[in-house]
This record gives sequence, structure tokens and C-alpha cells, in this order.
Amino acid sequence: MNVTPQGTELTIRALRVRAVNVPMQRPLQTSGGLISTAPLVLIDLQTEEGLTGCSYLFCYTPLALDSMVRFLKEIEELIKGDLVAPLAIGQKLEGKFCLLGTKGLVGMALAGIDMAAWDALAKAAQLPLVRFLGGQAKPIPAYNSNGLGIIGSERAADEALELITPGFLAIKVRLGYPEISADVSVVRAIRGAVAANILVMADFNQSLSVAEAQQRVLHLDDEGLCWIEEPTRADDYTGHAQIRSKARTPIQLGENCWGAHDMAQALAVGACDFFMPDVMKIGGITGWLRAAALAEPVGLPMSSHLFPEVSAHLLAVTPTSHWLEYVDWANPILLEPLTIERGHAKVSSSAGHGIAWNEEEVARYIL
Ligand code: SMN
Ligand code: MG
Repeated sequence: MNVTPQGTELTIRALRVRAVNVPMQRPLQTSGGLISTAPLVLIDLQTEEGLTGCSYLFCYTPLALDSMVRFLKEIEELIKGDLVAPLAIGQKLEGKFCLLGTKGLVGMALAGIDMAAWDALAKAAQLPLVRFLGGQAKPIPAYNSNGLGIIGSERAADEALELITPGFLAIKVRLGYPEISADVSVVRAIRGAVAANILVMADFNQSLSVAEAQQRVLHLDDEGLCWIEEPTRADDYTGHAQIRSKARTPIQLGENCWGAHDMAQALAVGACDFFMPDVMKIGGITGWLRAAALAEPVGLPMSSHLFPEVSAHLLAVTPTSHWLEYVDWANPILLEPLTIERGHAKVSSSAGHGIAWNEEEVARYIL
């Protein structure tokens, strides 16, 4: 059914899918490897009615870009002519892929379609996503996550100062040095460089065994960290619960949970004090809302992982909203990068989630 943008229904006409590899200002060395570019897949969900919903996927490695583009073009055939109804599309595609599995590239593709579909619907209603979801824009506390990789104490102290210069009141450092003493001295160097009111989060990127993590957390417990993230394998929820039982610093995880089902399993064993879903891995806007609904009744503070533009809207409608992870990695290809004022993200007031491509820059980084 074809209607006007102000009308009631939108129908999927096509998916335009492009891959870009965008250089990062500060390549990030984590204990899980070096990330020096942002390998993104840009999705335009075009409708018969002329409106287009946009989203991007963060693919972690450029090696995944070609496969992701090809897979999304295959999915286009399955949803052409469908109503732009993200929950119904998700249910249909999850059904199609239940034997292949809906994590990994499949889950990412489905989340990209979900995010673009919600964007199209909010644009049709001429509302920013936060308003379309029933909420109201408000400043979202954000920490600067753009740097502080595994770079040693001296550089970490300097970089911490650079990262708070735009007004941030919180930053995140990556740990997992070969020796515990190096982890501790990096944290102390940062603490010594920044003012006492600056919060410091720490991320081990899954690099430790449970036993090692228990040791390291003991050594870090008096360093005033806001949280310790993914000390061990992301899917070892009981391992995280064991680490947590001995820790005084809150344990954070969630960026590697695929959908609210993974999250429910993590919560069932008491894996963490805080939760930080990645809007892509958790299943797009739809998956995020389900995660927020699990967090609310148990008062679990929820932060975001990457995707700051969309996450700002979502944190504004999350009852247990905690911190937005700010990265500027998609900024070069966005017309309206997220703005930060006095350490808070400003939710875009454009219709939809506010993601629009800077085509000149896209052309520069397209593969
Ligand atoms: C992280 C994840 C993915 C890419 C870079 C960094 C890290 C974070 O785990 O939480 O920022
Ligand atoms: Mg992390």
C-alpha cells in the first residue's frame, strides 16, 4: 500500500548497502587486538513512499565488510514489499535464520534493518526517535572512550588529559597488560593526571582467566575505578559471577550479549553489577527496548556500547540509564555528528535518529 510520508503506512522498496573503512583519529590497542579503522556498513532502507531509514553497522574488522554487504543484499529479497514494521520483520527473519543461528553476521544484519526501519517510522511521524518512543530528549552523561588503549603509563596520563579537555567528566582505560603491576601503574598515572572528580572506567576486553581476574580485581579494588569491564570471556557468565563475588569494584559487561536472551542468562547467574548492551548485538532498537525492560525491575544500571548517536535516544528512554560510551568513529561520514556539551551527549532533534550521510566523505572511504 502506497501512502504519503505523512500517511500511515510505509512499504520496503529496496536496501542500499555500502561499505566504508573510516580511519580513526586514535587507533585503539585493546588486549583483544588493534582497531585502527572503523569498518562500517551503511544501510539505507528505501520505501515506496520516498522516505529512507538509515543505520550503520560496526563490523570490527574490514574482513567482514564484503560478506556483510552481500548478505544484506540477499536479505533485501526477503523483505521487499513488506510493511516497515520492525517487530514483524524481525520475527520473520529470525524464523528464516533460526537454523543458521541469529548471532554474528546474521544478528548484525538483522539489527541494521531493525534500526533503519525504526528510523524510517520516526521520520514518517516527523519525530526524533526519543519522542517517537514516548520519551523526551535530555542530556545523557557520556564518557570519552576514544583512546586510552594499551599505551603505557606515560602516554596514558597525557591522553587522559586530552580526552577530558572537551569537557568530559569520565574516561575509559583499556587494561590487560602482561603484569598486574602495569595495570595498576597505568590507572595510578591516569588518576594522578586528572582531577579527583573525573571518573575512570577500566576494560579488560575478556583477556584474563577467572583466577587471574580475581587476582587483578583485588589489586585494583582500591584504585577508585567506576567499573571493571569484561575481565574474562564475555560468554562466561558464571566466571564473571565468581569474579564479582570477590570484587568491591562493580563488574560491567553486555557489549557481547546477543539479544535479551543472552542478557537474561547473564542476569540469572548474577554475572554483573552494571550492563552495557551494544545496540547492534542486542538486536537493534527492538532488542534494546527488551533489554531495558529486563534491567528496569531489578534496578540494573544500563550504559551503551559504541553507536553513540542511536544510543543517546535509547538511553533517554531507558529507566535505569547510566552512561553513554562516546566514540567519534563514525563522525567523518555523518552530516550531524553527535554533540557533547559539558560531558553530556545531546540527543539529536532531527526526525528519526539523526543519522544522515555526508556523501562527499562517504565517497572518500567507500570500498
Ligand atoms: C571496544 C569494543 C570494540 C571496539 C573497540 C573497543 C571496547 C569498549 O570493548 O567497550 O569500548
Ligand atoms: Mg568493552
